[in-house]
Amino acid sequence: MTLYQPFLDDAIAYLQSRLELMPYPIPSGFEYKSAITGKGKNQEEVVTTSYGFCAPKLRQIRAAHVQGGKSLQVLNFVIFPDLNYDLPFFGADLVTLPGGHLIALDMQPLFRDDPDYQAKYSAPILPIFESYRQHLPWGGDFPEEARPFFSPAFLWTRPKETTDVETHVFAAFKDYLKAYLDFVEQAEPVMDTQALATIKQAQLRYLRYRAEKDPARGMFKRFYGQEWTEEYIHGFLFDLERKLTESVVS
Ligand code: DBV
Repeated sequence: MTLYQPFLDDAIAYLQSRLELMPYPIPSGFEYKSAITGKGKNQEEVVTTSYGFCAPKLRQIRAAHVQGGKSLQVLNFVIFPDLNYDLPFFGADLVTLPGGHLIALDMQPLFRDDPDYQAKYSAPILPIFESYRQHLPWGGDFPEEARPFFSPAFLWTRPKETTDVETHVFAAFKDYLKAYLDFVEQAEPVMDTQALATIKQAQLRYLRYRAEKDPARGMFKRFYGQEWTEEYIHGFLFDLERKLTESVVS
């Protein structure tokens, strides 16, 4: 069992218990990808597996799980709501590299600076966020340009101990996901044309930023090559633009 497998298993089981999950297509060749890295004694297999679902109100629920031994474990888990809801994104970036653990967990807002939006989607999460602060202190520097995409309840931390990941981070992950599904349950479709246009722009802004700045791009290129990586990023991980051009989503 690898570090983030229980996170993934728990999340899928929990989503299944609360939503009518349906499969979301994963382009062929991207469900499972393996490569050997390193030389001689340091050779290691790096396997990336992908998971995709959709549900009422949720356009894409997807996870990328990278397993490359004790010092390379990544779970990137994102939920993209339908474009006719003002729901935030659920975003979890759980990363273990030779340098240590790096955890990003948030309900990433469509409208970071709108007080009504904050009151609706960030304020209710603050007590959860606060309850973990003691064990999961602020992780320090992160890219300034990413700020607009994070909420005031952004849990950003670099735990020193793996047990902190297995306990506090796991608990926080479950709490955030539960709170997210509570939002989903309460969400009402947006009807106003102007509001819908604003949501679409905000979704595209977020998506373009993440596709362009994907911090895993370098790693994936090294393991699986440039072509596979770009297709994975634009054709699966952050696929909204493609889907809009295919006009699968209106
Ligand atoms: N990050 C992804 C996807 C990943 C992934 C799809 C499938 O968005 C992994 C894999 N994140 C990943 C890896 C690293 C990070 C780091 C492998 C380490 C990169 C390295 O050190 O080589 C939050 N993730 C990070 C960092 C941040 C985030 C701030 C630090 C790296 C940096 O300084 O850029 N999550 C990340 C982010 C957003 C988000 C920037 C923006 C909205 O949601």
